[in-house]
Amino acid sequence: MAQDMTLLWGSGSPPCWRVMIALEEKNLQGYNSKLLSFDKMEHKSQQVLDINPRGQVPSFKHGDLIINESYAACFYLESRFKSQGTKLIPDGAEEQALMFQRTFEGLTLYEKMAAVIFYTYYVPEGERLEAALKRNEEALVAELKLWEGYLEKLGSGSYLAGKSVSMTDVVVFPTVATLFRFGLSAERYPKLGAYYALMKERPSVKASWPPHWLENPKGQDTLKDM
Ligand SMILES: N[C@@H](CCC(=O)N[C@@H](CS)C(=O)NCC(=O)O)C(=O)O
Repeated sequence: MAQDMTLLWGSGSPPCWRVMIALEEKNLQGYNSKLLSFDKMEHKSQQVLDINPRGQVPSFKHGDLIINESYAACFYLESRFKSQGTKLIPDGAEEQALMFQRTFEGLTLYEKMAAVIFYTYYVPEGERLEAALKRNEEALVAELKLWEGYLEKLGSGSYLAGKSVSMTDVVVFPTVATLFRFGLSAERYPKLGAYYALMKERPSVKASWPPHWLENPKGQDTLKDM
């Protein structure tokens, strides 16, 4: 069924990883998967531009349908394959409200993380300011404390929006994994650390683990003092 799906992706890209986890959770293995190299600028190739005029990955196609925003692709897959694989949108109003809330808050977490770990990538050398980076770091710490508190409130063994895996985990876990890849301390953030350990064992996550992380398991220590 997934043979009519194509995903162009880059290793370690949280937006790409979201879609890969969603595909796994919905039992849509066997899609056409093309790993592109950021170093070789393959995300700016015509093949990507034909699907995504921004020249970004993920670039996802299902038949003639193009869905190139990661959140959109994940929601599309859930809605199109509702009764297949893991149910990612709970039925109850309360559970749904929390799931939607945390799912979209995940974008803020990603933004705040990116403003720190990709600071030198985003900001040209002559425009960098120590004070600006410090402000971004403080904003990230405040954000991390929120998520640590959410998990604490839900109790041990919980997922990000409750006792079951949901869309929130599909889209936010890649950000959490990236935080730890960049040196976040599980001692300082024990709830996030436990959540990371729990999700790491999920078959969908294992099957989609970034290949260059497998090749080189040691990440950076950018966030070790946060
Ligand atoms: N909002 C998009 C963001 C996609 C995105 O930022 N992709 C990055 C990789 S993580 C990319 O392709 N960057 C290359 C570029 O922007 O030129 C989504 O969630 O799908």
